[in-house]
Amino acid sequence: MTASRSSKEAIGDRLAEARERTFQLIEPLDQEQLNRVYSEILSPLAWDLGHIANFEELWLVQTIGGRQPLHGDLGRFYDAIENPRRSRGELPILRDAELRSYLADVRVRALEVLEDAEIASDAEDPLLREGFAYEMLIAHEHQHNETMLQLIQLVDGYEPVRVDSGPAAEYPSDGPEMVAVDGGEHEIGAAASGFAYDNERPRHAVRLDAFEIDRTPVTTGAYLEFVEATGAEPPMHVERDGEGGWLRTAMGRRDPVELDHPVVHVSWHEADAFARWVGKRLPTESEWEAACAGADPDRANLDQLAFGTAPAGAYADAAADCGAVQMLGDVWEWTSSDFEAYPGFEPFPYPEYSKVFFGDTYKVLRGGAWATRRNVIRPSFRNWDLPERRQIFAGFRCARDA
Ligand code: AVJ
Ligand code: FE
Repeated sequence: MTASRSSKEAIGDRLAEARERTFQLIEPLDQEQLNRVYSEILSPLAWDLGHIANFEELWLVQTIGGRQPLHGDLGRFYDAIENPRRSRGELPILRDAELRSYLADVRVRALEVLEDAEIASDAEDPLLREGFAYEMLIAHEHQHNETMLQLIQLVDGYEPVRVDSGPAAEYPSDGPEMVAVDGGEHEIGAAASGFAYDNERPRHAVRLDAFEIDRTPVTTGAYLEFVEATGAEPPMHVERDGEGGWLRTAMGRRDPVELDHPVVHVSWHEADAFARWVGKRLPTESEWEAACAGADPDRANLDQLAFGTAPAGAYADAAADCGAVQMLGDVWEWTSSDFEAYPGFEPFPYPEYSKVFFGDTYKVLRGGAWATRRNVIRPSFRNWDLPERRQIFAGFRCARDA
């Protein structure tokens, strides 16, 4: 069965929507800001933009269409593995009008290739089966939007084109500090069909002992008590106001911190230290996924619309079956787990998406943040970063043995 015209149109529409959001994020920025290196650990935005187009060219034009690239071997400068973030400012990458043309020209060619592509649920090429490559490309642009938002936090005076005040106006809910999850066999990972990344497969059973997990993410207020008591660093983008209070400094602003919101921009080491300080521990990623069962991704603070978090305990009507709220959205949640392959893992479609990162170097985060596009997030979605990193929109909740 070949995909109908209308499903190809739907893919085209979704590619266009992803691009609109990318352009919306950079609309307030000038060329100097797009090309500037703000941080050793983040790419200049111009690199992300060129990389988004180059990834599209590589998969949707060269690999599926068998066509030649527009700029010879320019792609080597957009290879994320070959070019560490700290070096990306000096690369001979495309900038300004040339960069805009490249984004547009690649898109025209990708849509031409899509016209002739054999997308089908049973397509022989696994890259085309269920439209995998197109789903991957849409998700990839969405994921880079979040990396871009990490950098945008460092841009003084950035004014978002659009802010949805809905999430911030959600009401917190009352409930117990922790909720219980039964022990036993839990199915972990993505089912065999439907889009997911290689690292989410194969789905497999994991035996868990009964445990308890915090009903809500840890709040900024609770975290700052830990900071005051132990001398730990405040979260990134938070500083003292000189009068005993705290300010949030992202995007060059100086606003009072929202003490009742989930803490964000803390490292794994800091999350782990907080958990031990309160006599708890971080959940494993399997525990996290078991606790997430039944959570509603459509009632969650995702999609970059709010430019901030909702109060801890919001979206209680969309709680997981165990009673935990905000498992999805608001802040990524650090887990105690290293980013490792599931038993029977097969790299697909390329080992540099997941395989090269497996091991004990990276820690797994789950659930997505306000800055994550909704389409990226599934209960099985695995994010990872170095345990010392704080630029990601990461908070956490604690667990303990039952
Ligand atoms: C899943 C966020 C760790 O940014 O390195 C983007 C996503 N992979 N382009 C990353 C990704 C290829 C990835 N993370
Ligand atoms: Fe990428």
